[in-house]
Amino acid sequence: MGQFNDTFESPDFYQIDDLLSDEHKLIRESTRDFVKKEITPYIEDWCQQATFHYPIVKKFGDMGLFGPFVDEKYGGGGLDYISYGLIMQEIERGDSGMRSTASVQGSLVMYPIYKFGSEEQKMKYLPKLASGEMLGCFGLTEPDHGSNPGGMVTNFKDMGDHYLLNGAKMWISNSPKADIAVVWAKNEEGRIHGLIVERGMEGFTTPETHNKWSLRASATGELVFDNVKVPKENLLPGKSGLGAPMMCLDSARYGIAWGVVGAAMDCYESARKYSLERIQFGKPIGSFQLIQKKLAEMLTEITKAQLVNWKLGKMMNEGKANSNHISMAKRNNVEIALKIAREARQIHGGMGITGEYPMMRHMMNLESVITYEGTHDIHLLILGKEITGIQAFF
Ligand code: TGC
Ligand code: FAD
Repeated sequence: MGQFNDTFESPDFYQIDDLLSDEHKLIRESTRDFVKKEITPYIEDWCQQATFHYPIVKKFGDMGLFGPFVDEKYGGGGLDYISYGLIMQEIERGDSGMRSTASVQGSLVMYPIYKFGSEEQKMKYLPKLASGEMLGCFGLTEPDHGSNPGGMVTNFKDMGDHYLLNGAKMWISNSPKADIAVVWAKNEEGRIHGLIVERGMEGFTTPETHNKWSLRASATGELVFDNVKVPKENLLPGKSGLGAPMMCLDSARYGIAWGVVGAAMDCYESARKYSLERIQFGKPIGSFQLIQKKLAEMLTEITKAQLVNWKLGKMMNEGKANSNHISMAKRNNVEIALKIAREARQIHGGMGITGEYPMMRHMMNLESVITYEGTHDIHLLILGKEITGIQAFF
């Protein structure tokens, strides 16, 4: 019982599979098989021990799960955004921390190099990132600038033959193990640029953040820059300004919108099965109306989120999606996933708090997911601005 005998199949109440191509279904099934073999048998131990299982990086790479939207020329899969979403859904069905590793690598490290990098940068980094030979991280958030990244103080000076980077980033997924960091910093005019900082550069350290109750299978840390000499060829030449990291966030937030539906489906399926097996008052608890209400509402919310994701994926493929569309999906889907995790936990009664079942782990993970990549309230304000034309951030 529980996640060690992983017989997961996703609910598809509105026959959304009919909207997917054979290639989409193949990608989903192969990723699901991978997750059943490489993640679900071990994830409980990794989380209990707060361990980032580094060998998973190469395995993700071998499976083509990093940056699937990147051109094949650079080691990517050349796949569409629905494929990317399905991959994120399946990985997060396993664990949000595992999906974090994959979405940071794909959307926040490969994406900016792919979109804003020079040809030399693309050839140097993308194939190794895609194959998992190299792990990357994305440094935007600072100790005093989270929701307001535009206020960042990390900066670099032009020293003629190199840049001198100073400052610090906080809450950075993958940082303790990353080979490279895509770092956002201001130049002397206060303009934000992306720089590729490599492990081993003098003055660059990545202290790990401990004592997390969430995303325990993902390594989180700081990035500290103490007079780091960054070669000039490591500046991303294609785009500057806050819009550059925000474009990366659009891609990652899109992946989260799909990913959390995976976590929600895992909780729902566990609760559905448990409700049919657990007997109280001489009957399966699934025969009680209050349990049925919970299950019916979970399936309804999952189905709505699946449809939102599919339509958003179509819009992404057609170049019609903007950041407001993505904010709505990220915000809604994380919220429903968190509610479903809580309700599913209740259906399991006391058993629901143990590692025999995945809900508590998903629930704790989702507390990070509802905060990172823009908090729940920041996405509400982004939508409020879109609706009214008035920004209410400050
Ligand atoms: P605002 O004045 O609205 O915009 C400044 C400039 O940025 C442009 N822009 C965007 N461009 C492309 N896509 C978007 N989504 C964009 N949003 C804004 C905008 O057009 C403007 O450009 P320009 O050329 O006119 O200067 O900026 P603001 O300072 O008022 O703040 C906007 C706000 C609050 C919405 C934004 O800063 C925000 O979203 N804050 C949340 C921060 C955030 O999401 N941080 C995420 C850090 S990374 C992370 O969490 C990774 S976790 C990964 C994992 O483990 O999975
Ligand atoms: P704050 O910005 O201090 O917000 C605190 C509270 O105030 C929130 O509830 C927020 O909604 C609210 N608030 C803030 N401003 C307003 C406003 N104008 N109006 C109303 N309410 C407001 N960042 C990276 O750059 N790279 C990473 O890889 C990364 N990984 C992360 C991994 C984890 C596990 C976590 C927890 C975070 C990660 N982050 C990363 C950082 C994440 O993006 C930030 O935590 C997030 O953007 C919020 O910033 P903050 O924590 O500083 O909260």
